[in-house]
Amino acid sequence: FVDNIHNGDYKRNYRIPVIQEETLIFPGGRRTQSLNGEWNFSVDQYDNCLRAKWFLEQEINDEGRSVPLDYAFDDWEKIKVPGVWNLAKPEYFYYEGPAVYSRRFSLEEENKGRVFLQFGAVSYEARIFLNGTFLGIHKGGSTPFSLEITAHLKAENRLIVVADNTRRKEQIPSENTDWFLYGGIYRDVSLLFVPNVYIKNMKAGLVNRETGAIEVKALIESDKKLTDHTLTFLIPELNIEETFSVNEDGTFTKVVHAQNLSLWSPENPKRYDVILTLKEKGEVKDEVTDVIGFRTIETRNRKILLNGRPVFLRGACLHEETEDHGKAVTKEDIREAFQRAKKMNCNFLRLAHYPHTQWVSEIADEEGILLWEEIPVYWWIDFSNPQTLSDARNQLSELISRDFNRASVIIWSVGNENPDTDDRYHFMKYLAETAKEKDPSRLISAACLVDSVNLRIADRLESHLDVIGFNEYYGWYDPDYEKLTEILNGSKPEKPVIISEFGADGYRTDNKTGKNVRGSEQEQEEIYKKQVEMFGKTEYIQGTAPWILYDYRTPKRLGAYQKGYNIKGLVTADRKREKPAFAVMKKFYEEVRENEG
Ligand code: GCB
Repeated sequence: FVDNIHNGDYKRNYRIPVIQEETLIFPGGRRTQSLNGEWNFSVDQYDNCLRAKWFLEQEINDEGRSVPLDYAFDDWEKIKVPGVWNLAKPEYFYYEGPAVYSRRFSLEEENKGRVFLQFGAVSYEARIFLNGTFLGIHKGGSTPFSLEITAHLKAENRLIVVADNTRRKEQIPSENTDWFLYGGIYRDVSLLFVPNVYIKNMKAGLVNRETGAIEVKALIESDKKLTDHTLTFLIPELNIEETFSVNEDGTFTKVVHAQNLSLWSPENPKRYDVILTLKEKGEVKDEVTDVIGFRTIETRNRKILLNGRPVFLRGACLHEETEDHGKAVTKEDIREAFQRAKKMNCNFLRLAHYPHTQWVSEIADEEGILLWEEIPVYWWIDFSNPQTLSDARNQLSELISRDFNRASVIIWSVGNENPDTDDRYHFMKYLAETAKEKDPSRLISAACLVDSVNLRIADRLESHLDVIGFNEYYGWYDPDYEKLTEILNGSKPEKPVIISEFGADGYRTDNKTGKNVRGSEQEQEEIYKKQVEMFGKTEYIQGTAPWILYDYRTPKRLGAYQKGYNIKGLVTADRKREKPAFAVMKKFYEEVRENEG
């Protein structure tokens, strides 16, 4: 086995094609076939599937040698997709590395067009094999991807995914994080069927509140010139039905005008059915649908304006995790988190520190929660590595592409607490510019660190952001509150500021003295009281997001007190008990809301 034993660079065969944002297909209204369910599974710490080419399923390999039946995939144990392997068996809990997923499938219906394979997310690298052929690799553990499989389909198919969540220096995030990097195919997998000429994407958003102007963009993919094709844009409830011709190259940008549009907001999360139909000489060829809310978001001086009116973001930070499901959260888990946030009088959530499932923004649209979405450019990243930058750009692009039509999403964040170096500045400036270029309709931010020498809110990146996110832990990591007073009073930001993190550990204290011992829930409560008092006095602060709604798992904190958890939650990890600081936030937000009238 040359490749298996002698070849140190066995991965060279599995490096390209790289699956990127360009191949994403708009999913709404499509015919799909779910590939969720029981898959065969094995951890593969030494990458034998790739080295020994198990995916070929050869009994006699190319060198004429007999291959042990390691690849007898159907006899392997079963695992649930979507799901994280860490919770499937105790011995997989801390497993980090490659693992092999395999399943068979056949098409449920006859197909005449093109077929794509679509993944909600796989952590972190996913190598895809269909019927013995390597089809591509996707990098990035929390964004969707799709790839065409039309030419490789048979009556009976074998699909293999090698999912590898190894932490690597050059990845995003890099090796060091403060959350649990679960492994596996942890979001939906499906086949997506489209006709030969099809609508690849559709974006619609309100561009002018006064005139009700809605801009619609679409891209039609076709192997021929589009001379006889038209697109009909329909919002039945608004009596909008307009037909336009498509440019020969498949691009399409048009503005339609809505009268009596009911604007989306947390108080009125109104959404409309939207339909885009592709016709050739009047005959329907393809159709996509979505449910979209229309609103505007902008800044003026130090205010954030939603539909032209100042809004204070009453938020909380949220990780994508529950004790039972890990990262593979369910819709019920999401609704439960929203209910808890609403109970705290929130209108906003910061989705830390990576793209959460698309269900979050869909449900937020429905329930009226504003969102900050982020890519995991977290702490130190290999900022001088062009490949890392290109991967970060791709994660950002996939996220924007996926959630462009979600009214709830108001902020794209390009990172969190990154050391202020020249390399970091150029890296993140480029990402901020990319986000603006791909989506001029939303605000760009990043969670920045304070200038701790001069005690000022000052980050070189600020000039490329619409809203300054600022993380601070005065009272906790730095016990000196005077510094926070100095920072908040001494800074003169020209833009709105969101306190994108603050907080303190809060583990239950059974100590009889009743004193605020370090790390107790009582101390946490005191810190929160002092923090919100400062925020209330600072005119340019336009939102706050305490760290964090729920306690959560992190292999970074395995000591005696934290026991594998970050315990800064306002609610315990089992989601059952609110700590005293929860009531402090609830009261603060109630007051903010009353002051807003
Ligand atoms: C931070 C990070 C967050 C950590 C938190 C903490 O500043 O942004 O990811 O988990 O502090 O608890 O230290």
